Amino acid sequence: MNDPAAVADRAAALRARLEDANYRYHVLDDPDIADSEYDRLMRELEALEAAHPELVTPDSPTRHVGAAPSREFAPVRHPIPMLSLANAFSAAEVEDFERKVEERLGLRDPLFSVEPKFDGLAISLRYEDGHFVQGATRGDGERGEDVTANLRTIKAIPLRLRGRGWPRVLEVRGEVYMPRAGFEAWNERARASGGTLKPLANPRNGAAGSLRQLDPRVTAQRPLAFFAYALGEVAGGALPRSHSAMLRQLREWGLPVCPLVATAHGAGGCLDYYARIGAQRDGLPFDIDGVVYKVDDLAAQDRLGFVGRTPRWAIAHKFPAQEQQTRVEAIDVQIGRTGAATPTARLAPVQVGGVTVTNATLHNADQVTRLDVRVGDTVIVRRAGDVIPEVVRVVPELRPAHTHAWRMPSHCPICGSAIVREEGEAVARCSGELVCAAQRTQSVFHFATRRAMDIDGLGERYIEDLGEFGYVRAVSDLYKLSLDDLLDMKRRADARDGTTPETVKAGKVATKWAENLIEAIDRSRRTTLARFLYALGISQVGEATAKALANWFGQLALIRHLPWPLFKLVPDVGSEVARAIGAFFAQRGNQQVIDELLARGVDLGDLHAPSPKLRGGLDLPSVLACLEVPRLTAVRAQVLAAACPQLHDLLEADQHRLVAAGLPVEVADAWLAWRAEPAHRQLLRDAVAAAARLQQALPDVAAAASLPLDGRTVVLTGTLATLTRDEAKARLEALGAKVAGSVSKKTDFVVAGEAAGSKLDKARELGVAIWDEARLLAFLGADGTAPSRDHDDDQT
Ligand code: 9MJ
Repeated sequence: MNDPAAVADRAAALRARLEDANYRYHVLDDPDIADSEYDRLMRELEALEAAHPELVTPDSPTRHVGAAPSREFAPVRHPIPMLSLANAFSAAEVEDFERKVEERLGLRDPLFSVEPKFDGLAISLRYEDGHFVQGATRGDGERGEDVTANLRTIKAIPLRLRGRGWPRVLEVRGEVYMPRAGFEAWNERARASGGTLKPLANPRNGAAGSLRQLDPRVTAQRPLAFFAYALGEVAGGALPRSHSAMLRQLREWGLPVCPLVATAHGAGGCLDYYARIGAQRDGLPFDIDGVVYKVDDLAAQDRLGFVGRTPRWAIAHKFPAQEQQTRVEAIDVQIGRTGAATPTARLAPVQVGGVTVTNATLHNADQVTRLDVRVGDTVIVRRAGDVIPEVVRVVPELRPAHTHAWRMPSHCPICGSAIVREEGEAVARCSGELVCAAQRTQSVFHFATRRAMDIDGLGERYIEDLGEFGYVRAVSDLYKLSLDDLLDMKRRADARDGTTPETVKAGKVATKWAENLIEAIDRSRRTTLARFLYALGISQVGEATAKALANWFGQLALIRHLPWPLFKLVPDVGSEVARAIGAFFAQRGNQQVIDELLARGVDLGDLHAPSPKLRGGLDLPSVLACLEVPRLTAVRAQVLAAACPQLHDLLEADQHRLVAAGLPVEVADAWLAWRAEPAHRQLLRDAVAAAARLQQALPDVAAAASLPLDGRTVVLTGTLATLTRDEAKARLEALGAKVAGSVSKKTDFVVAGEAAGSKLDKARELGVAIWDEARLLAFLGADGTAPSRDHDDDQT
């Protein structure tokens, strides 16, 4: 695109599209494009702006990035002071507040705007002529600090207002907060970083700390969001006459307003709201510490006025605290189903957020060291959402004399195997794997749960017995259990427990139980890809992630061979989760268990082509960008890909060539340093190959007619040396073939591996073309030319 007018038009169109996408995502909570498409458009705009700096506008969506660091925050005087709210801790106090409002206004059951009370950092955003010009913290209410550069990195804060009709000056007040998911993901990353990143104590500290960073590039990395709930100075324009209408207006102008905001009549309505939001509190995507009631009529607010800086027209009704103080009675190690050894604090029972807490996770040995938690310490525990309670910090003043630092035990408390910690890993693991009952029992138990493979009647006790007597060492062994095995196991368990079943009736009961279980196991064979992935018990893969993987990739054969960076193509799968999935499939033992499960008849009935939405992430620049090479930003990945369009170039190009192509020297050097690692070279090869495989597997309406094996039926028989049957099937299907189970006249060709049997005979008998493995590989490698139907006569 060389025509300047066309370039400017394209930049404007991209800006409008991206602004709209931000609005739909952050304000309407109704995104209309995939993350990968958003990223692609953003990259295109970044590239356009890099090539044509004269086109950059100060409020372009690309400007939500960190500016250069500053030395300090300038003070900002708030033209209208930022208020603080009085608190109520009981229904009586809320009724008292309402009664006073009624008396002063001389009316009954006033209408209140009722809002969650967000647990973040209050800020003020100043818009002039619709442009975001300044943002400040609350400070002491009169004066705050200028954190404009940091606020500009928050995508939920519009850099310019939407629509029309805004006042010339509009100050919007609200809360910057860190969503729980972002907080959890950040801490997961920090814990895995082995000390480079510091975990955040809670989302509120996360939000406050992030905004107080002098380097906005650091803030830009933090997952922050914003809700508007009040106004400051307004000049040169009119606004609605009630608080609730004003919030609706802000929303139309592109400012996020919490969807839980509502209106209610009188103290009764307010208390109902309190109960309703309280019941939802644990499941909300952000932390709240109460609700706020505000007289809705703005004229009435004026009449009520203030006591000091606290308005008489509003009150915050607080929830029970989510942080409490208690004493550590012991520190134990729990072994999870992946062998992870998690230090756990046993606590003197304490009520946190309405629940009695007796255990809190300490996550890993580094965390215990960092917090320096010791037996006997008084600690702050926190319980938020459905997250496991955790120890936030020690209260050092209350440490008794003669305590000692905690150390990870050297041996597993369950099986006695050594606990080992791999270099660079945050997590220590029991090395017992299959001999460790904790790991085996829990992985089989998880596998059988209702939302996983749904094997009814397989309780934890039976799983332990099946393990103890050697019938089940891995989940795949469930599918080779016979009725006799189960009855045998039962007899041995009864003998062990001294409960010899003497009556015929007991025998019958046991038989019935065994028959039912065998039937349940058999029924569980027919499942779905999402359940199967969830059932495998991959660390960090819950149901939602398993479903997302299944939806986006469609096929186990693709998923089980993807290098980790490509898992990030799935929205909400970040680096840590992607690495965990990659690590699971990189384990030969896990692949073997999967092979066994498939061989023993587990049937993933719902396989389908990968989502076409993946397409945007499969081009070479995107693949390079997802490898997490230091300094290789999305824009630079484009330059690198343009300089090195082939894998060979990427692996071989020297600094001179990269710099000549426009890559800054330090970026070129960073690439060369990364590439020098053999493991990275392999990752690059794998990622490029996998992206190509995915690309081929995508359903492509236009290209479908021209797939090389379109309309061809292929049968696989015997064992191939280099491909599993699933892989061969997926790759043939990706080229358009239908892979059938039996040979007929309609079969176009048979691929025969080692020890091929009756299907090969049948093919010979019918005169169907036969390929050996070498021919298949040559074809898959070239994958361009379809075999001609007529000249397939080179039989083995
Ligand atoms: C919080 N923190 O969620 C106010 N707040 O309004 C809500 N704070 C507020 N409103 C006026 N929802 C002053 C403070």
